[in-house]
Amino acid sequence: MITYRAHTNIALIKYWGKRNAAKALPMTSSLSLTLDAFYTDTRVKLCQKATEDQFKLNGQLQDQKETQKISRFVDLFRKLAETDQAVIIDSTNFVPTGAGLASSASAFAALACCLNDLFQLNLSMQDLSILTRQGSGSACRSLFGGFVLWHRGQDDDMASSFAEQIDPAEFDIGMLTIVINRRKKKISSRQGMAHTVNTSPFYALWPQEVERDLERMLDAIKAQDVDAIGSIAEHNAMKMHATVLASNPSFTYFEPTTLTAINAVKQLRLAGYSCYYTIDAGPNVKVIAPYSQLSAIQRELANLFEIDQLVVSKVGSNPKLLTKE
Ligand code: 2P0
Repeated sequence: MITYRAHTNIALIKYWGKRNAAKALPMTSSLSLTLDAFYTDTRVKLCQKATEDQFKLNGQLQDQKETQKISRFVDLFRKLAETDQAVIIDSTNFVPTGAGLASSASAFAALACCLNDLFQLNLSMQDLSILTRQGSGSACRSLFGGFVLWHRGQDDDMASSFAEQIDPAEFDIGMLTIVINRRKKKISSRQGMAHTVNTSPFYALWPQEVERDLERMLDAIKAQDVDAIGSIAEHNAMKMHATVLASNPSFTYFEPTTLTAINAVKQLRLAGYSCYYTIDAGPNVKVIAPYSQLSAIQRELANLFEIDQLVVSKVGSNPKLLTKE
C-alpha cells in the first residue's frame, strides 16, 4: 500500500487546447506555479481477489463510469509493468473538486506517483510526466514544485511533450485564492477547450501570444520580478478567456462575483500592492503577489468576501511519499 500527496498548480501561462487529443498533446507549452494549500492524498494497493479496479473519492465509492476513467489511466502503468492486476484507489481532495481549482491535476499526479512505486517501474520524472498528462494535461505540472514548464513538444512525438521544474520559486511570491464557487463546473476544461479550438475565430492568435508571453515570463522568473510575473500572467489569462468568449455558441467561466474580485485586485494595485489576478476554467480568482503582502491583501479583501473564501498559499513542493506498507 502506497500513499502520496501531490499539490495543485495554477497556470501563469495557460494550457488551452490540444493538437492531438488521443495522444494528449497540447497546442502550446504552459507554465505554472505549484501551490502548497491545495492537494490530494491518494492511497493505492493491489487487489488480489477482484478483477476490476475500485475507486473511492472523498470517502465515496465511485460508479462504473468514473472508475473506468481512472482504470484507463492505470492501464498505461499496467502495460509497462506487464500485469493485469486490479488496484484499489482511495483518493481525498483537499481542493474543491471541479471548481477551477485543478483537483484533477493534484489527483492524477498523486496517482501516477503511487502507480510508479506500486508496480516498481522506477520511471524518471520526465517519463512519469508523459504518462501523467494522459490522465489530465495540467496534472503533469503537479509532479514538480515551484515554477514548472510543460513543453509542447514536436509533431505527434509523445516523448517530446513533458514537464520539468524550471525554478524552485525560492523568493517572495505566493497566491491567494478567492473561492467564489465550490460547485462542480458545468463545462469541463476538456469540453471547453475543444469547443474553443473548434469554433473561436480568436483561437488562431492564441499559440503566438503564448509563445511571446512564455519568453517574457521566463525572463521575469529569472529576475524574480513579481510585478512582471503577475502582469504577464494576468494578460495571458484574459487572452485565454477572450478566446473562450468568442467561441460559438459563446460561453464563459466567469460569474458576476468574478468581476467583483477582478476590480478589487485592480483597486488594491492602485493602493500600492503588487497584486495581479489569474482565472482558470471556473469562476474563482487567484491573486499573485509577494507572499509577504498576502495577509494584508487578505484583510483588505475581507471587506468584500468571507474570510473562509480567501485562502493564502505559499509555493508548493513536489509530491511526497506519505506511507509505504
Ligand atoms: C491550465 N486549465 O493550464 C488550464 C488553464 C484551466 C485553464 O484546467 O483535458 O484538466 O485533462 O488535459 O488539464 C487544463 O485542463 O484538461 C485546465 P485535460 P485539464 O491549467
